[in-house]
Amino acid sequence: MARSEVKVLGTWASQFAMRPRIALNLKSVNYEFIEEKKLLEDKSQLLLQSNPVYKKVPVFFHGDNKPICESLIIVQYIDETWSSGPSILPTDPYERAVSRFWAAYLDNTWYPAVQSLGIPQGEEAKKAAMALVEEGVALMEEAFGKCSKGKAFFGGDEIGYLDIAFGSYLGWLRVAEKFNGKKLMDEAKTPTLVNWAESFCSHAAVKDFMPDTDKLAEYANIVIAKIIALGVAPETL
Ligand SMILES: N[C@@H](CCC(=O)N[C@@H](CS)C(=O)NCC(=O)O)C(=O)O
Repeated sequence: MARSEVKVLGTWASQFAMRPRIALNLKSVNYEFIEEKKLLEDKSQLLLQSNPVYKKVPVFFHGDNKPICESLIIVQYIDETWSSGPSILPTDPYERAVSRFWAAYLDNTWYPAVQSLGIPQGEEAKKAAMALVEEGVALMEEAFGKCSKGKAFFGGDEIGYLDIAFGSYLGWLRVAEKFNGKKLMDEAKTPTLVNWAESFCSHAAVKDFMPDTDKLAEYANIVIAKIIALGVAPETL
């Protein structure tokens, strides 16, 4: 592979695979997208060889066949490699640390609760997950006020690291809303986030990857059935 070749291995439905694709669009970098067709039942050799530790998408390739795994690590690599384009991480070290803090909170604490809303579970567990999801959305509304400083995105005038980290979950959040018949990000409680979500989803660097909610819900039902049948962890969603 030539040094300049850029490839992303992912799936259309993967919120994590969306992250490097948005970052590449923001930096105006051309790349090839390789769809991992049977992620749950029959992983490709390319995936197994390039991400032997987690066996998950996305995997990023930038020439020389050297794979990079983990979506947010890939986004940071893209930001550092194509540094002449708009900066994705804030340039201020404190703001950078704050963005990383919230991104880690979303990945490690908030999103697992969103995922669990699609999996059959007891009433008490469901209530607790719902409360965590709503609390997280309220926290992000507050964080938005501080990070955006009155502009359209967490990153200011342009989409940044935290926009990518949070925005990539919007499709699955909508699926959770659909499955539970309840708005989890609503106009009355988090008005600025609702506006932000609209701006994010319609942004030129994002709109082609934001999945249709019904199509994603249909896919979620297939995945959930497989997860239950195979007895694998819900984090595969
Ligand atoms: N922390 C990882 C999560 C990646 C992830 O969970 N990917 C899912 C698809 S959305 C996957 O590959 N699942 C397959 C599996 O768990 O076997 C990242 O940010 O890249």
